[in-house]
Amino acid sequence: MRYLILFFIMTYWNLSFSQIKTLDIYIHHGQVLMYDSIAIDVTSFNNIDSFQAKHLNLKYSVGDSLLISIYNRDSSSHQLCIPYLNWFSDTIKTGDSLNSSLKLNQSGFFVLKDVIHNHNVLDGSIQVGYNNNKSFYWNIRSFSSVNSLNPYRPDYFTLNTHSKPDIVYDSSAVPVANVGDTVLIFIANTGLSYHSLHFHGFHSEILFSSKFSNHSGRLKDTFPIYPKQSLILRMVPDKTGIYPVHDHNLLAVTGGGIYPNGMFISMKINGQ
Ligand SMILES: [Cu+2]
Repeated sequence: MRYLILFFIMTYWNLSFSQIKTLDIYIHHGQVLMYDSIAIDVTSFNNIDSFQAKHLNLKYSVGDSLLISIYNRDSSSHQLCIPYLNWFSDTIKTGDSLNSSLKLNQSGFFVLKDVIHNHNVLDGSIQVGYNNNKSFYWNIRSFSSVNSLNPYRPDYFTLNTHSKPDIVYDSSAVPVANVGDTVLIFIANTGLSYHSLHFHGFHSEILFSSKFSNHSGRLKDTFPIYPKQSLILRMVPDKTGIYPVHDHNLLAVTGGGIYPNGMFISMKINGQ
């Protein structure tokens, strides 16, 4: 009897918090502007039917089911995927659309990317779980203003398509917290370069690593991240102040060859 009651409670629990959600993704071509007005051609996928010069960041709960519709308004074919979740759409030709579905059974933070194009697309991310935390999002990536893979010579490095100094206006990215807060930082490296983010002032703990599951629990101040991979970090600041975070590869702290107009962000920690 006890187990029967538990079964009904668990079933009710699941029905209460798991939901079927529709997700429309529109693929458009356009340009993203760097801090110095250099324009770079990209394709972006977003949930608005017009070009958005930003990365799509989706948030769901564990147990949610997605009914996905993808509309290709670009002039070339695309195929979207979330490799970590082993979800791949079919190829979507120009002007075409398709439907797919995805059940989200595990928590984490995953890169949503294009199978066919890997360097001139603003790849997105999907957060599953971790919904009741003070959270910040860094979609980090490199851009090549000549838009070529052969050779690939990135010369702009951004967080959420911004770089220093513009990044200070992105409230989803700039960590502002109080001493003693638990802060989660969701990081997706959607470019083709390797990065290694160095935190000044505080150590952070790895809660999730898409590349190395055995790195969970590591408490440190520098976090290498592979291309098309993601991390969730937990930080509990113990003192007030303004503390920088930057790529330890200083090339990535440049933009158009100018330092420090690249991957550089400051955390603001206030008193309680
Ligand atoms: Cu440093």
